[in-house]
Amino acid sequence: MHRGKTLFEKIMAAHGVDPCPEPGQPLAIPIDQTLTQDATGTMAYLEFEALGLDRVRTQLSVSYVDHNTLQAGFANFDDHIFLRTVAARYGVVFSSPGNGIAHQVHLERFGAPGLTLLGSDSHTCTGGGLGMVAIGAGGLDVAMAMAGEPFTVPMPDIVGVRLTGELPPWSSAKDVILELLRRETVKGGVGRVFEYTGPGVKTLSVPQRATITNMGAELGATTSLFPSDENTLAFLKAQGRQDLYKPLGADPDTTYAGNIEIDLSDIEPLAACPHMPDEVRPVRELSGLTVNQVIIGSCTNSSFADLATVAAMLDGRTVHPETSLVIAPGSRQVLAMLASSGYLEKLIHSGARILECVCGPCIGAGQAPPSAGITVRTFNRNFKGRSGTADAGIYLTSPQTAAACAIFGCFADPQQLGEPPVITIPKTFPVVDEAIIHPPEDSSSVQVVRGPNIKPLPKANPVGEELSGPVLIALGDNITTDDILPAGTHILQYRSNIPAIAQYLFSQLDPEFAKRAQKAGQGFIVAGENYGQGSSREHAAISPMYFGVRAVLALSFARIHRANLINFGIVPLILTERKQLEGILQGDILALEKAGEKIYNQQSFVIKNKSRDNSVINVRLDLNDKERQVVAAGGKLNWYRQNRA
Ligand code: MIC
Ligand code: SF4
Repeated sequence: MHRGKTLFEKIMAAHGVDPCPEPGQPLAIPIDQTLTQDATGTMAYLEFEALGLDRVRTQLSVSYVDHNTLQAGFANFDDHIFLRTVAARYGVVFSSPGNGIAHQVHLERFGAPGLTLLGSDSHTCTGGGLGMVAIGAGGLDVAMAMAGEPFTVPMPDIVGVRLTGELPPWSSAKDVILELLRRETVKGGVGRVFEYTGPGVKTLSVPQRATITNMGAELGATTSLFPSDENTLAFLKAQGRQDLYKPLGADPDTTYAGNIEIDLSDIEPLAACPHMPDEVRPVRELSGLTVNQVIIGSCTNSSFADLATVAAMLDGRTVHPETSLVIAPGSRQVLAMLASSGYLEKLIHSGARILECVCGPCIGAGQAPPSAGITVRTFNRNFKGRSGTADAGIYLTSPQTAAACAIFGCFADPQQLGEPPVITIPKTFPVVDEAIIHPPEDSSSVQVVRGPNIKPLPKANPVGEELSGPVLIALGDNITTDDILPAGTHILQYRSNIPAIAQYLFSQLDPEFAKRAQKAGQGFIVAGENYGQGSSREHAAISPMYFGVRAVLALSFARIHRANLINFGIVPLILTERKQLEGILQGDILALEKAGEKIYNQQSFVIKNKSRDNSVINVRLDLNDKERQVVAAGGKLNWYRQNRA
C-alpha cells in the first residue's frame, strides 16, 4: 500500500537514502554540516588528525567554544588556542570563546532546512527547530563525518506529535516539552524521532520550536523535527539568510509508527523537579517553596524573545533580596539586541547578574547554588550534583516561571502576574559575526599549537580470547554520563587529558572507583536500564577504556553512549532479565570465554560468574556487522586504520 513519507524520510531521500531501512536496521546518513564544542571538540580534532586527512570534507564544519571558558588556570586557554589553530589548519570555521552557545549560534548563523548536521554535543538536535536532521554524537563519529563518512544509527521509529490549539498567555514552549517528558519519560525517545505536525505548529516561532527539539535529547530521542514553513522563512529573513529557505513537511498521507496528541491550549506552567528531567509537576503545586537562585540561559532558553520577555517582566521591579538572579544570553547577537532594544538596561536595573554568552552554570562552570539550596533554571538537565552543589535541588522551568520565582523569591506561577508583557521582535536581527573566524583557503602553513594539557589519545587493544575481571561497580537504572564522568570546572579542564580526567570516573557515586579500577587493570561495569543517558561526552567511554574496562552489562543503553562504547572497543552487553542484576555484585569475577569469536558471530551467549559457582549470566549482543568488527578491533580508530590499509 502506498504511504507518503514522513519529513525525516523526505530529508533522507533528498540525501540519496530511499527507501529508509526497516526500524532498527543501520541507517547511514550523509552529513552536510558538523559542529563541535570545546569540551568534546579537543578530542574530536585529535581524532580527526589521527585519520590523516588534509581538510574536512563537509559543506561546513564549525568549532564552538562555549563550555570551558572560566579559565581558572592555563588549561582552558591552551585548549582554545589548539581549537583555533586546528580549525584554521583543517578548514573549520571557529566561533571564539564567548561568541555564544553552539546550538543558539548555529541556529542563527548556519543551520538551514533540509540539511543534515552532526554535532559532538547531545543538544545538536536543537537544529530540528529549523527543519534540519540534526543529531548529537560522540566526537569520533563527528571526526569521521568531517572526513566525509556517513553517520550510522539504527533506523529510528518516526513518531508524529500532533499539536493543536494555541499556548495560553503564560505557558511556553518549555512547558510543551516538559509535558512530553512527563508523559514519555527520559527513556521514552530511545530509538525514536519525534516529528511535530498539526495546526499548532504554525503558532510557534523557530526559537520556540528549538526549545522543544533541544530537549528531545532528554527524552533520549535520536532527534526531533519541525516542518519548514513561513515562520522558518521569517526567522531566516531576520538573519539575512532567506536564500536558504525551502518549505518542507511530511506528505499529507504519511503514517507514523506512533502518534502523540498535544493540545497546546491545555499546557500550563510546569517544572521538572530534582533530580530528573521527567519528574514534572505543575508549578502551582510548588507555590511558596523558597528559591535561592534563578538562572536564565542555556541552549534551551536564551533566545532574544526569551530574555526580552524576562526583561519586560522585571521592568520596574527588583529581584527578591534573598534570591540571586543570573542571566547568560545565548549569543552575542542576543546580547547586542538586548542592548540596542533597551531590555538589557531593564535587566541591569532589576539587580540581575549578567554573564558572558556561554553554557556557564549549565555545565557547573560557576554559580553553584548554596548548601541544600534550591535553584530554578531554564536549562535542560537537573541531574544530582550537576550544579556543582551535591545536595542542591535543580528545578527546570520556562523563562516566564523562572522570572516569577526571581521576583517573589519563591516558586510562583507566572499566571498570578496578570497580563503577560508584550515584547517586540525586530524584523531584522543584527549580524554580529565579528568573533567568527573563517579558515584560510590555503592552510598548509598553519601550525597547530598544543599546550601541555593536551595529551595524545590513549590506544585500545583488540579484544582477546577471554574477557575476564572483576565487576568494578554495580549500578541501577538511568545512570547519566554526569554520573559516569561528572562536569564542573575542576574536572572539565582535563577534557583533552584522558589520564587526568579518568581519575574522576564515577567520583560522585564512589570516590574509590578510579583507584580500584586502576589496581584491577581490567573489569566490567554493571547497570540497569538506559545506561549512559544524557550527554555525548565520549570521555565517559574513553576513560573506562583507559582503565581496561572491556564490557558493560546493562539492561539497555542510551543511544550516544552505546555508540561511544563501541567506538572505544567496550562491548555493550545486554542483560536479558532484570533479576540477573541481583546476582551480580561489585567484586564478582566474571569471564567471557572465546570472546573474540562470540563478538564476531553470536547474538546471545553466556558469561560465567566465577565468584558465584560459575553461575551463568545470559547476555545479548545487539550489534550490526560493522559494529562487531569495530568493537573487536578495539575501537573505530583501529578499525579505520585496518580497513584503510
Ligand atoms: C551537557 O549538556 O551535558 C554537555 C556538557 O553539553 C554535553 C557535552 C559534554 O559533556 O561536553 C552534551 O550534552 O553532550
Ligand atoms: Fe551547554 Fe548546557 Fe546546552 Fe550542554 S545543555 S550545550 S552545557 S547550555
